[in-house]
Amino acid sequence: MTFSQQTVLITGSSSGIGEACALAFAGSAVRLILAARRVERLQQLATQLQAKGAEVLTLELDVRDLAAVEQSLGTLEGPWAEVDILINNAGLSRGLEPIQEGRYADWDEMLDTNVKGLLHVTRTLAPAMVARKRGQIINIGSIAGREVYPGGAVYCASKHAVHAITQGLRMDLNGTGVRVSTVDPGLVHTEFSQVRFHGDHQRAEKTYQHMTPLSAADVAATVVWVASRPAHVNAAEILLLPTDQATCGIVHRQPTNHE
Ligand code: NDP
Ligand code: 8X3
Repeated sequence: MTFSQQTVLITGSSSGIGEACALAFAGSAVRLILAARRVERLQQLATQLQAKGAEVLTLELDVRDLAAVEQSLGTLEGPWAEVDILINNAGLSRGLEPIQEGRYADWDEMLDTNVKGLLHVTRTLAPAMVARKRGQIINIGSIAGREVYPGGAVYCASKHAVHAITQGLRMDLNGTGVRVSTVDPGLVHTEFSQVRFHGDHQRAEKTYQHMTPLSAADVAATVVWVASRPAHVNAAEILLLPTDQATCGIVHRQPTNHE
């Protein structure tokens, strides 16, 4: 499949799954819009992608800021304005405390980014897809949108909301030609846990200890597969787990002699 004439917009493409999606799509010589807050990282990635033949536009964007989303995405010009594939990936977790010890700032950040940020971007870009009678919105949900685990109530609530929004959006867009999907990964080794634990690298690495997590590239390959189905096929929901993981809490961990 080639995406050569298509414009793909990826939120949260400065690291992890978003960055891997950009690299995976660039192999098919696509027009890519990279959006995130750390614009210097986006610029480094853009250089790599351009070497693969992709046309790249970088946008410094905080998806929580509705005015900024409308300004940057609502005023794109020419072929950049015709976003064919939107990957709603920007998201994060903060903290693992029980609710009775939780921090309001962490809750605001998760809900504002994972839920309202996704809505801001979708609301801004979906009307043009509807007008063109084609397009695809791929949300990065999570196993945490299907289960809940201790200390994860608010993050899980945000991803349950993504699941509900995905389903509702699919209903609202039914008949317009616009496809809506969710790819819901289990444990993926990215900067996710470092962000969750506010930079505590040792604690973050324990999340993936003695097991083999998914890589960001594993998730990206699935996103590209979803995007490359024929127009009449919608791969609506995919739960993508590491083989070592059965549920949020059931993870097979096997220390080696060296660890
Ligand atoms: P990373 O921390 O590596 O990447 C998160 C990305 O989101 C970064 O590019 C970050 O960019 C961006 N981001 C965060 N807040 C904002 C914001 N306000 N505005 C714009 N961009 C933002 O983690 P992952 O790659 O793992 O996470 C990507 C998605 O995958 C998230 O939605 C996460 O919930 C989901 N997920 C992750 C799993 C995992 O185990 N890692 C499993 C299941 C789902 P910047 O800081 O530059 O703005
Ligand atoms: C990230 C996966 O299990 O850490 O969405 O919540 S988990």
